[in-house]
Amino acid sequence: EPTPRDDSPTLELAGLELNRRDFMKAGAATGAMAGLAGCSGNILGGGGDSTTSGSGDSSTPDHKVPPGEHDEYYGFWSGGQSGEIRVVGIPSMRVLMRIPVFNTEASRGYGYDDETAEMLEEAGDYTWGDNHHPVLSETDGDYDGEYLWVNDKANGRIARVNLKYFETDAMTDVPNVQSIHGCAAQSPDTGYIFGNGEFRVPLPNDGRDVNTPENYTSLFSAVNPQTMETEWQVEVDGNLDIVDTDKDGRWAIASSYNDEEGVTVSEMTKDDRDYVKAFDVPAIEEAVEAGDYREINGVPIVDGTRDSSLNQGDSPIVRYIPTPKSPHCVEVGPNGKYAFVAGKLSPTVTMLDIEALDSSSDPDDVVAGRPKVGLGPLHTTFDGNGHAYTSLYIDSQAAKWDIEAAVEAEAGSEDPIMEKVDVHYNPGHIQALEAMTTDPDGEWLVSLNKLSKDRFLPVGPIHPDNDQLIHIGQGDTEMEVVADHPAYPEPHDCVFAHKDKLDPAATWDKEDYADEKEFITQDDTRIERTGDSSVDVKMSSMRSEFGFKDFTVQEGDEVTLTVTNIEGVRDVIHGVAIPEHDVHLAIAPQDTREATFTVDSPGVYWIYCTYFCSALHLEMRSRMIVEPS
Ligand code: CUK
Ligand code: CUA
Repeated sequence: EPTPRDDSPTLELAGLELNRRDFMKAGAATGAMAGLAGCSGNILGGGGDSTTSGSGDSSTPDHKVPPGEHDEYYGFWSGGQSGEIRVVGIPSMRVLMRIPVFNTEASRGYGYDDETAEMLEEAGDYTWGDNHHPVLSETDGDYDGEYLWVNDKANGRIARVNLKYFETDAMTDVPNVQSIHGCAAQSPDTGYIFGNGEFRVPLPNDGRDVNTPENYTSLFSAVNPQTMETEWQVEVDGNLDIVDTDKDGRWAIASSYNDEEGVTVSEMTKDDRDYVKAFDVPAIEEAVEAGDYREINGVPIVDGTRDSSLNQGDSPIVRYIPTPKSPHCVEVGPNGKYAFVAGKLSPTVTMLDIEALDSSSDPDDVVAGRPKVGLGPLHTTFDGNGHAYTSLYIDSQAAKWDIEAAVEAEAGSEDPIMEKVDVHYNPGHIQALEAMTTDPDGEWLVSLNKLSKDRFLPVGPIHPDNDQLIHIGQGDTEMEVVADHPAYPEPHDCVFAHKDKLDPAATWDKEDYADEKEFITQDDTRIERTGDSSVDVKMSSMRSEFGFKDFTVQEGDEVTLTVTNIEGVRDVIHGVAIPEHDVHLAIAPQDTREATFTVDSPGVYWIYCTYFCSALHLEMRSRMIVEPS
């Protein structure tokens, strides 16, 4: 029987007792719920009418990049439910490339050639994903330009993008979790990728415990960045949400909600607090080493719940630090001193003193500050000069504040707030240049706004988001919104790296795939029957011809087509399309791709090149002849 939805979260939250001095939920609860339900704006007079927007300061550098010139930074945008990563130049905000990850994408042949199709199939064979948090590989606390990882909230996966080729090269369906939300790379060296299993499910989720939600579990996972195997998991109380790591490789700090372990909104919001989980990574490794775990689906699972024996005594493996109810994000600041937990329902940011975690989880020791930043704080970013910038979902603003002043100030004080700027509208993540490193660059900040409302020409009822570029300088200047950019649904987060930290290939290095695929020159072009009804077709491609002007196969054959692009120069890509067979390969210079398909209908099929590669591009064709059996 379906469960009727009879709870009324807005009313229940509005009726909460509002007497906890340091948990500033007063007023925010009703506004937050209304705002989260999509009607942002003036419920509490917080519609963003109180502060400056755009100073027109003449010191603002130009964000427009002239024709032929390059941007200074790479931005990597999560693509949300599109499943892709987008590469965006900063400051121009030009979309440079889209990298398919959990989706298939014909223009890059992704999900069409055998290798990528198999990777997607082995990782669950889903056709889409919901990626939120792109993270970059680090060496010695700085981006090394090698890899990017990103979560799939929809199917509990983590994928890796190889930044030599800007291509997804590995993917794992993390065992025992249904949804991975938070995703973080260990710093200063990427020894693990951490993923937060958000939804609580039975363990294992095989039909047991379906009607006893109190037995469901949320897991924190540590994935090996090279092998992409899940090395261990930690079971905790409540739902894990977002995660970041400290700068010393010891702590992974996760926000969390639903400590009540309820299944409806009203059940999830009964209490007045939730608990950040700080995972002591070396202590967890020791527990695994000592055999203190149970193994499910091949993964050691360590018990990090409150009552676990591993959490008693002076050095629990997971610290539970109380925060106001239902916080959103955790971000660790550039000097690694504080973790910033944005209140969402509370108009505050809770700052945790990371060093203090070593000896205590008592909020009196660990909470270093709690400035009141405004309504609906979701995410915080940094300029490296002592300032934090927090997105305010309900107020539709970015609030800039002084970190050390917030430590000095009383909890709930607005004194540390330096400036607010209106954004349009309802920001989620906010990111400044290289803000997640130990040495942020300041200058530009991007606010990923969920709603564009009337900012663009109307395009029907599904609107683009609005990514806004904001000049922040080194924190010594007024914030100025300088550009709007419509974004296809739905970016959640982004990460920036200076262009000098990456070294993308202009053409393929065939040595990189020599173990898996044969490089087919014109001379190597051939057709080989490998069985009664299987045949290999191997051919080269160049401007403006394929290695075969035609080839013949038999009805019912399974054809494995291998095509190499033998061009040596950049930009000359060849595509291989076979009409009525759902085949498309995109082959960059020196690359080789394979597609396996069955030919069921006798006839003539014109194979053609899909990339406009030369003046004779239209003539670049071959004929596949399928003879009746
Ligand atoms: S995110 Cu995943 S719900 Cu705020 Cu980091 Cu959008
Ligand atoms: Cu090759 Cu068009």
